[in-house]
Amino acid sequence: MARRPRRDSARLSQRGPEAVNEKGAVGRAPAALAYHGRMSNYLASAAYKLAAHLPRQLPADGGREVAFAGRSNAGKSSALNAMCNQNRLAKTSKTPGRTQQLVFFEVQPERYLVDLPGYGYAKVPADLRAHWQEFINKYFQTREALKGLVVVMDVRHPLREFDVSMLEFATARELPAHCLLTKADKLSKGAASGTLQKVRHELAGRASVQLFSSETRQGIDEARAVVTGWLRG
Ligand SMILES: Nc1nc2c(ncn2[C@@H]2O[C@H](COP(=O)(O)OP(=O)(O)OP(=O)(O)O)[C@@H](O)[C@H]2O)c(=O)[nH]1
Ligand SMILES: [Mg+2]
Repeated sequence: MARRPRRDSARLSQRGPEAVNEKGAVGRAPAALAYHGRMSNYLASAAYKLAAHLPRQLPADGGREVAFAGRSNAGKSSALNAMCNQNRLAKTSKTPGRTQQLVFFEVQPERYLVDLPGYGYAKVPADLRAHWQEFINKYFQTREALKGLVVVMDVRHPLREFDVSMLEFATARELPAHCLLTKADKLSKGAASGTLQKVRHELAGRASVQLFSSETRQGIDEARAVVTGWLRG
């Protein structure tokens, strides 16, 4: 194939991402393809907005948001990152108690994902734990923008006391809830699907549930579809 004149290729690269078409010619990626690539994951544009320690630090209560709740170390921040296809959006850690505020990620203007501090971590000082509890309770009771709750549970320890309370709370507020049984990579396929059936049975239609793994990316499309649907309304 004849080389393109330098002038031409320089101009092409200034105009944006280049692609090779079926005939091997260098050119711009078709606009529709680039558009589809961005749109196929609505959550990919998520960016850190703010971390709230006090109710007055919350964004204005006018949009739509989805909160990720779960025991400390269950994998909430990792799930959020996997769904947004970003490695370092939410801070994750081997040490429980990593997320210490209500952290808001903006997907679109007034469309947020909210990473919550984990519950049940004994080493968090009692006064801080009491503060979170009060703040989170108030947030759940009063926040109009809250349109859906994701309850993240380690597949090896599902439906612990706090998880059940969160789900009861969602039912009482008529808030849709979706459970991620995460770290599914830690169990055999048979054991994981056994747990899924059991949890589904216990939930008895009060919330939807799926297997998930941030490590192997199992269940990511399914989880994204639920969250995207809630955010878009
Ligand atoms: N194998 C495996 N490990 C995971 C998975 N999800 C999270 N982890 C690990 O579990 C640990 C805790 O993950 P985080 O996402 O920080 O958990 P968290 O629920 O946000 O924790 P807090 O912020 O402390 O409440 C980290 O070491 C992660 O790498 C998963 O699907 N599979
Ligand atoms: Mg976290």
